[in-house]
Amino acid sequence: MTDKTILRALRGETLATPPIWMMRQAGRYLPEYRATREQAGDFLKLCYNPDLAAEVTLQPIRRYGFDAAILFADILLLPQALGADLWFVTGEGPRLSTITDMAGVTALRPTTDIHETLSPIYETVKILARALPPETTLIGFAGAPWTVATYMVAGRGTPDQAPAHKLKDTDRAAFVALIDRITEGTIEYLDAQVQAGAEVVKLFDSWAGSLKGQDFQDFAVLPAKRIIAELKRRHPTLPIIAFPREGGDGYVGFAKATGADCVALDNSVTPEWAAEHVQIDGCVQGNLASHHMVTGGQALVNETRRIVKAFSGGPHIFNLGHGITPDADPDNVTRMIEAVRGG
Ligand code: 1CP
Repeated sequence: MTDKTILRALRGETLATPPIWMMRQAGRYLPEYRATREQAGDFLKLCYNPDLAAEVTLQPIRRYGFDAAILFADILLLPQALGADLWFVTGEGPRLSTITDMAGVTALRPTTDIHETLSPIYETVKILARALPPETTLIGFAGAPWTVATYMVAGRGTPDQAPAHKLKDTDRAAFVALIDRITEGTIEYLDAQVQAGAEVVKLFDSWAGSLKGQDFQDFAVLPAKRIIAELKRRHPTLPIIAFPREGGDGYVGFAKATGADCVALDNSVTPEWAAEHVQIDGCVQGNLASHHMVTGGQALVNETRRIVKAFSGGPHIFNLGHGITPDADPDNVTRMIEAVRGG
């Protein structure tokens, strides 16, 4: 048995003080991150350089003493390993070659070949498993199939995921084949991260909120369920966090429907509602609005305390509702941590 606080919360224990980590805790709001990214050359070179990727993963642990470190990588590395072209346009974001039909899906590389591209990521995990303080939990991650598919179809981030919805509604067979390929790749990618030393894995479904009704069942719930079932077959004690962002009512019953040990909440739901409707099934993670890391002040402290209080009756991991933004003030993170730990 381990005493790591995040693992205790994920096993369903209610702790007097919730453990804390923060989405995008390694990132551009930190001067030391910007310096290391510059040293690497660019974002993708940083992801594929195990020593430097481990270094930026450790930076927020050293600065703040978070209870978990999240592997520094990106959800778009799996599409690249499956054969998509991937590059980042400075100031704009990721770009990928697009998949618009069955021929595009068929042309992807076999799942067994992904490790050729992704082996530096496993190397980063191995370095971290040795370098982290004994009380810090190491989280691996991947994108959930729907979110990854939205980028592979559109070739970029989109406000409404329209290209993926269009493929889903006009060429169902191609779309389902794409989801299946990503699902299989995600299982092998996360399995390899666990073998390298990741203690928890998280599935990021950042665009789950645009799936409605049966689509939410078919493309947010079912792929997560498949991935979780297979990972738990291979690693029975592995805790898994699922993040169906902006899932709304879809958060209710999500843990039971998918087998996830913890549901991460965005800040479109109140902590009081989520305590009543989601935390009744087990651990939840969240859900302070990221803008408080920019604006700070008493509102940050009050809202942090409100969230801690609302979730105090059950297992809870404190986090933001989405990633911290580059314009955040690093001192506000310190204030948030003080407020969570009783300040
Ligand atoms: O300029 C930079 O340095 C790049 C900014 C950046 C960073 C720091 C990107 C580009 N990715 C990352 C790291 C990252 N991405 C992590 C590392 C661990 C940590 O949290 O500290 C993780 C978990 C992700 C996951 C990720 N990448 C998601 C899911 C979570 C979320 O934020 O919703 C998504 C959607 C991506 C795609 C992506 N990568 C980067 C950007 C700017 C984007 C979004 C693009 C878009 O939708 O337009």
